[in-house]
Amino acid sequence: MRKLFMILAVAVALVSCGSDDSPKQTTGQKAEKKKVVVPAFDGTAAYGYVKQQCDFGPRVPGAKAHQDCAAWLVATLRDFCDTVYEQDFMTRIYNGEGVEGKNIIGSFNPNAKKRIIVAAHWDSRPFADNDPDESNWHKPIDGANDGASGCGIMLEMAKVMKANRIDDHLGVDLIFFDLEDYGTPKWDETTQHDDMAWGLGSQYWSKKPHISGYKAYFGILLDMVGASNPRFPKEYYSQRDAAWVLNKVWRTAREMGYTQSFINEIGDPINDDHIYMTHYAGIPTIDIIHLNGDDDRTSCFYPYWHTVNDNIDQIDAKTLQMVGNVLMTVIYNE
Ligand code: AHN
Ligand code: ZN
Repeated sequence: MRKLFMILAVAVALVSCGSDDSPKQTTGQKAEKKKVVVPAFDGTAAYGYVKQQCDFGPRVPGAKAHQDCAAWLVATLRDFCDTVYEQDFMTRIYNGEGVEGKNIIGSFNPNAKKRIIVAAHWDSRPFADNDPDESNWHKPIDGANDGASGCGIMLEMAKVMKANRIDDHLGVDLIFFDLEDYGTPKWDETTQHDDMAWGLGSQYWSKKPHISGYKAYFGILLDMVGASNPRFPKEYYSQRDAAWVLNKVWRTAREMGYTQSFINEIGDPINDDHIYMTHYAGIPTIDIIHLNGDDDRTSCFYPYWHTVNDNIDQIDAKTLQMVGNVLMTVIYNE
């Protein structure tokens, strides 16, 4: 009897070990079916790209760090992509002040009709207005997770896609949006209608894409995709407006064993760049975004959101690896 109990206990332990987030042999399962090889994505290299962005300092519009980072992004993408577009524009921030922005697009197979977008914002927020310490509210943030994490993954994807060309029938556009995070600061909020103050770069691009008449099959927005043990429920608008894209990505993640992070439940509605891509540009786009559960909420976002602690210490190469693996698998299976 005791022996039987021991055997059962070991069996239970083995089964529960199998449900962690580590990549396993099952990674190539779907790929094998379609006979495509998904090239290896390097989470440590992606971490390096996140750190390089943070090392410029906060990429706040108007700051030298913002200009320097833009130049570095363009130069790095020119190394990896077939074509790089720079979209310079003028817009107005929440208080009516004019500001210059720059969206950057790195394209593979620019002539292919079927296209997939992966996007993130490369600017960082000028205000740490969710910091528990009010004396930090006027400080700009590093935005290691809020912004840089998605861009770091996209740069590593570009590196891998250069070395392992995607099929000619498919185009991929990596879009680095500016001015996502200049939304109305907490102390200036006057109305409930400040939604349009966020996502200024994506609003511009979605009305006036880098190529006139541009269309894509679908888009995936990355926002806060680099912290340890992330929680990615199905963001509400993504589910409402692009359920088939969401299901494709979450199914891929499930097949790879990532169910602890790519959670099969509906999350909060988030006003992010994907809204404009979906509704202005007509490209069904989902948001992979780290959202808190019901406990431990100062906001619905990841715990260090819009605080001075959103720095490189929050970034975990394992998370970048997981998200990179999922994206590469989705793309190479299209
Ligand atoms: C709102 O807070 C309404 N939207 C913010 C989306 C966001 C900000 N993502 C990252 N930073
Ligand atoms: Zn933000």
